[in-house]
Amino acid sequence: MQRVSYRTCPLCEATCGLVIETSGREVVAIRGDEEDVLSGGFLCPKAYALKELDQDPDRLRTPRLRRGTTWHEVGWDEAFDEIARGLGAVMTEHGRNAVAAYVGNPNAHNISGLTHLPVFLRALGSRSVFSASTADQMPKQVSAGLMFGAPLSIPVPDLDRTDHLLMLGADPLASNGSLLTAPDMKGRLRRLRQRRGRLVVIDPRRSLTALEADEHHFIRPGTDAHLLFGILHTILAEGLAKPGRLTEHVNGLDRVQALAREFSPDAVAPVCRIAPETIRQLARDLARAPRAAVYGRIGTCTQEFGTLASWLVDVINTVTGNLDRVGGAMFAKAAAGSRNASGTAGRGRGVRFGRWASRVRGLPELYGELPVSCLAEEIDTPGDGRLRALVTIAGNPVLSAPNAGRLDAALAGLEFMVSVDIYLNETTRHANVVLPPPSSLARGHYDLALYNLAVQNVAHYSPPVFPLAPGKLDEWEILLRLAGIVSGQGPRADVDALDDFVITQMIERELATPGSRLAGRDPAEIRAALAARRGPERVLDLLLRSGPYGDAFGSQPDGLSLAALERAPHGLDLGPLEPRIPEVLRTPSGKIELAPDAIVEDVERLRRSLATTSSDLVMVGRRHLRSNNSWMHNLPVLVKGKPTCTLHVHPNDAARLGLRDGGTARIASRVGTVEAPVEITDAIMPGVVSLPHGWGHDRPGTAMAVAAAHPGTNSNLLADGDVLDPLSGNAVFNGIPVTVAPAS
Ligand SMILES: Nc1nc2c(c(=O)[nH]1)N[C@H]1C(S)=C(S)[C@@H](COP(=O)(O)OP(=O)(O)OC[C@H]3O[C@@H](n4cnc5c(=O)[nH]c(N)nc54)[C@H](O)[C@@H]3O)O[C@H]1N2
Ligand SMILES: Nc1nc2c(c(=O)[nH]1)N[C@H]1C(S)=C(S)[C@@H](COP(=O)(O)OP(=O)(O)OC[C@H]3O[C@@H](n4cnc5c(=O)[nH]c(N)nc54)[C@H](O)[C@@H]3O)O[C@H]1N2
Ligand code: SF4
Ligand SMILES: [Mo]
Repeated sequence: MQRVSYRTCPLCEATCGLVIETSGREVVAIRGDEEDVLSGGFLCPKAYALKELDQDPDRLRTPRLRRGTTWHEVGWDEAFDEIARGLGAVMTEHGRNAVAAYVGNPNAHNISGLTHLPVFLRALGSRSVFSASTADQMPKQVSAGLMFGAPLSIPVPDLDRTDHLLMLGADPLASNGSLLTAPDMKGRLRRLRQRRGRLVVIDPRRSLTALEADEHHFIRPGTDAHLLFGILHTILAEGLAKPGRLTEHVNGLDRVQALAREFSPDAVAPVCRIAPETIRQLARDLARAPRAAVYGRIGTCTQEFGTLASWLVDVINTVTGNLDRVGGAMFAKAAAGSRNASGTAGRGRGVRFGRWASRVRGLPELYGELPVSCLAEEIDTPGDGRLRALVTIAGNPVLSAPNAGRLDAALAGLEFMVSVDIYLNETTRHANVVLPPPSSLARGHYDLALYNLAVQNVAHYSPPVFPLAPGKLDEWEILLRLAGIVSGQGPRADVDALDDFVITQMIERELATPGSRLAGRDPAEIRAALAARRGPERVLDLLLRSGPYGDAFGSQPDGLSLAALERAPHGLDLGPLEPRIPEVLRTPSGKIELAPDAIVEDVERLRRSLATTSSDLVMVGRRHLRSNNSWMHNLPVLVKGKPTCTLHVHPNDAARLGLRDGGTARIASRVGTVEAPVEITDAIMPGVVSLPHGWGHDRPGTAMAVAAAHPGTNSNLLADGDVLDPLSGNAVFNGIPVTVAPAS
């Protein structure tokens, strides 16, 4: 029987609405949902890959247990028994901190990852938690936390209403946007230009997005903080600052003024390789536009000055008066689970870092985790407190983390490893047990994280397209069984009882939160109102109903609930972004902290770097529309055609280095050497080469036949885990010094 389902795509941050036609258990067709409240019919080629992903014969369907180098398909009980033995032994002998967890990117697109993964992590009670965040956006979360009081209080450019967008280190025409949920970036940027707005792109590559821009400037990798300070300096020096209504909500403007003094366009130009006059013009154009926004993304984060660059983006948005104004950089108001929309409005506890430190390098904890750059050394450095076991949940750090070679070897030396994952890949091949969640089409979907970053306030729940097949465990059930094991309840813990405990605790926490819309209510009444649901859906219903648009369990009868979302298969439009300062703030002062101490102290490091202008060849990454980090290379529709894992080299560099187009280059950094095919292009700045990440599917012991036939090169064998952005502990992938020569 043919059926039609409406479904938010879980693959990237754009959250496109899809129409999925099915016949029995088969996907027949996938197209964009023209009625979707946010995407209006847009989709990208990856959406079609959902069908291949669902049907991929290599996608694991049953638990796997490894004995030596042989994998055995086993039942769930046997798998959990083995885990209870393995993790139990490590915890008994070495304590909880000897068990690490690594949380990968797909958790941000999976409701279980946001509702039930935290339950597992709390039950584990280990300080050794790592995630892809410290290879990605941690610098922005640190700067946002310090400035605005919550890690997801990240302003997004008000794309549909701005007159001027200065974009650094992002290529949304390839990535479809990041920390910026806005499907159809191309359409939105074209409309910006049609209404005479201006798009300015700063990128060491002439990216797809740069090709759409009015203006593009190459920048020496890793120097965005220099450029942004040069822009800020000009704005202040030329009297272009006009914070307006924000003035009374800001602390530290004078400190910022003092800091900017040294970073004149003339001082920063030799470092970032953008002419002083150009920097002045960038500043004037931005400051004079009626409504403008600065937006920086991964290129500005995964570099040595990531937190400073992330901070300066919002400092400039503030001093130009564009923060929190229509057409500027605004805060979304998510319908569920947002820290900046719960509790007391306008004030909070702020954020605190460094509650513990990593054993080997003493790197500070951030938001409960440690930098992924130090995962390998925490495993392979002998001594007390060494990591002995690891649980990965939707992560592939052997391809995505820096110094990947060392990590790969370290994982082989663990006493025990568990992976919750859908593939036997470069990372999970080291596991003793792999627990596969079902196809993403067999679970409900709601973007708890990404709606904090959307250009329009929306709420969209998609029910499962397919029912969960008998004998399968949903991802949240797997996570609760693991929580049962690490909390001492053994391998057969009662999932429903644990889930009841989870919701009871959440209700109690909500009722105890000052400013809660449920204050004074009877917990039993709330529990009863949620009783028909379980798992993530029950948590979501609680979050929606107690959230800023919620029905507050009856006191706002026309407010949101999961039932209301179920009646709206194309999503609900909750309106355009609206100014939220001061209500959005959760700093102890109730102000925007424009000059937090930790950041001010780090400016000294930036100042020192003004004296060093290197001419080393450096490497950056890039993204391709038909790829997604490391894990979609087993889908034929995405890997067919010309290989995309090539080294981009400027013609001048190619001539100097003796490289020819289509030849093979040998690329060496301090930590590794790899080979990759050369693609000569003047779309890259001289002195810079680019190699994408997520490739390197040539490791033995994996089971991804299509990927193995299109292996590509693991660029993270070159990334140096010793080089970090110190404030955020974030990995540095941009500006890696390399030498390149023809492979003999
Ligand atoms: N197709 C596709 N889409 C994806 C992904 C994918 O792998 N493929 N991954 C998803 C994920 S996890 C994320 S986090 C997002 C990321 O989304 P984006 O941030 O848009 O990522 P990229 O497309 O890599 O664009 C980064 C740009 O920064 C440039 N750059 C490198 N170094 C520097 C620098 O020092 N300064 C400046 N100014 N620019 C620099 C690069 O040349 C590149 O063009 O994409 C998501 N979407
Ligand atoms: N050099 C360089 N390195 C980078 C980057 C870069 O730009 N350059 N970008 C960084 C960024 S932005 C990110 S986000 C990280 C990503 O780093 P990771 O999150 O470690 O890597 P992914 O490639 O996203 O791997 C996702 C894993 O989840 C599994 N998976 C997919 N769907 C599901 C699911 O529904 N459930 C479960 N349990 N598992 C699932 C896949 O099989 C795969 O093993 O990489 C970082 N690494
Ligand atoms: S842009 Fe992202 S969300 Fe939209 S269809 Fe493509 S992968 Fe899915
Ligand atoms: Mo990412």
